Amino acid sequence: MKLYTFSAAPNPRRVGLLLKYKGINVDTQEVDLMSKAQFSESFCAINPRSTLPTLVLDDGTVLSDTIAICVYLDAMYPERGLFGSNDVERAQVIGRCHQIFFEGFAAVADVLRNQGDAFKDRPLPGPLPMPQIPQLVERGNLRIGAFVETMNSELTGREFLVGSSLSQADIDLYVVLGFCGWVKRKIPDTCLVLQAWFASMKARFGE
Ligand SMILES: N[C@@H](CCC(=O)N[C@@H](CS)C(=O)NCC(=O)O)C(=O)O
Repeated sequence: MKLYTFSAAPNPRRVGLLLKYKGINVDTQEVDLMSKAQFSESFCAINPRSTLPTLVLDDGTVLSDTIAICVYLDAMYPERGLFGSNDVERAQVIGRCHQIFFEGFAAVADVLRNQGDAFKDRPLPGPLPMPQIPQLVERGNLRIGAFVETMNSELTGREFLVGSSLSQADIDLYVVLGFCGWVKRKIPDTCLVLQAWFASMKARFGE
């Protein structure tokens, strides 16, 4: 199997931290998003959606959604499982990852990509040109504020988002909080629980 990634970008980082936590190495190729290598003919032939991460299995199956890649890798490498300890927790972890993607990642991406020239005509990932919508910057910032407050209250009294051990949901939340820095949003001082949780995740992963 082969992982196409761009380590610094948030969705690839969700997979990168899973691999790090499990201590596994997979054949990896960096696709430089800064030079728009995701639109190259060779990469579009692998994933026409032009997004990272992308995992190509030995039988040629292509997985191009981060959650699908994480679920697959966790099943292939079950040591240090990241999807709960029973069926209910597994469903909860997947639900949380979906929520964090929709409420967190998408909000930060709206702020980042709907202003300035870097993402002109590219407010959404993928090959289809789209207009930027400047109002989404304001709405995205409101969504980030609400998301961070919600995570702060939901982590109060808890070490992890689901169950009693680290899961992919914690990794995803940690990554999205780092992504907030890309749009100059810090965890506010009203969210002390989340600040402490973020610091403990940083100590755990060392990055
Ligand atoms: N549906 C994909 C989306 C992944 C995604 O948006 N990846 C970004 C990097 S964080 C990307 O590939 N962007 C390419 C672009 O902006 O053209 C997933 O869930 O993994």
